[in-house]
Amino acid sequence: MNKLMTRRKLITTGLGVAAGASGIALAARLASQYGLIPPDNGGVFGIGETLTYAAQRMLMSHHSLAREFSRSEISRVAPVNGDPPETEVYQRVLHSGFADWRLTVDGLVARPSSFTLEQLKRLPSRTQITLHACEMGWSFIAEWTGVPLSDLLSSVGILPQARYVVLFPLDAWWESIDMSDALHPQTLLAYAMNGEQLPVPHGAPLRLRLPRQLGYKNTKYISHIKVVDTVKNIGEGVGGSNSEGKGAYSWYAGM
Ligand SMILES: Nc1nc2c(c(=O)[nH]1)N[C@H]1C(S)=C(S)[C@@H](COP(=O)(O)O)O[C@H]1N2
Ligand SMILES: [Mo]
Repeated sequence: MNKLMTRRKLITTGLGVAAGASGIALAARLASQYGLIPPDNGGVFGIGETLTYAAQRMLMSHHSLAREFSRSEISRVAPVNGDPPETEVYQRVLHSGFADWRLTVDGLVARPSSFTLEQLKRLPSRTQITLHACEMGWSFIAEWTGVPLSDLLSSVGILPQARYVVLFPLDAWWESIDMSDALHPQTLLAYAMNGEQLPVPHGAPLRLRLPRQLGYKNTKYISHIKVVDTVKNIGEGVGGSNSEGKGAYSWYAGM
């Protein structure tokens, strides 16, 4: 039996049975051993989050694609959630027409780098028409063009210890995703929307498009990407600003 089958069998039978019959402690231990614990698991009380994430990761093919739509299905109205950063830094890069803006990529990479918008536009690009679904209940379909995050990461070289990619914006809305989502072909660093330069309210100059997760995971106004082996030392250690504190959203928001 190959390793994947062993892991799959563990999740479909072992983890469920362990959680039901032998107790959540055993399930938690197995999930941890197989790298299936999300950063916001909250110990044994978070077994629900752990089972959701573990089941998704094991039962779904890692590269299953989000649905793509045709041009005629693009929504006429695209709502906005989250105003542009009010910081001086953002005002400055905005007034420079983003000429002063840089994307810094560091952490567990072979060649820490900094990119201008023009340099990013010269990397391989992908255009896709997908659904953006906000956790608050609205959604829209749009066309996005950008650099697949996997291409950006291979251009800087990911070190073997890498487990998460952290996205830091020019406001406080930082988030992280695991390597499975980071290397997924539809995960884009988008700089264009519906054939135009990405509009400022939608996250210019660069935003994450992660069509397999809910709206809040799609970080706008990105300026820094960090590859890490753990998110424990960032903020409250739960993997994202939206998963911190009371009324927090779950770190994994697969759809
Ligand atoms: N930096 C940053 N990213 C963000 C937000 C934000 O306020 N700041 N809002 C999030 C939420 S909740 C959603 S639904 C989407 C909204 O994207 P849109 O404004 O392009 O519709 O961006 C997400 N990314
Ligand atoms: Mo959202």
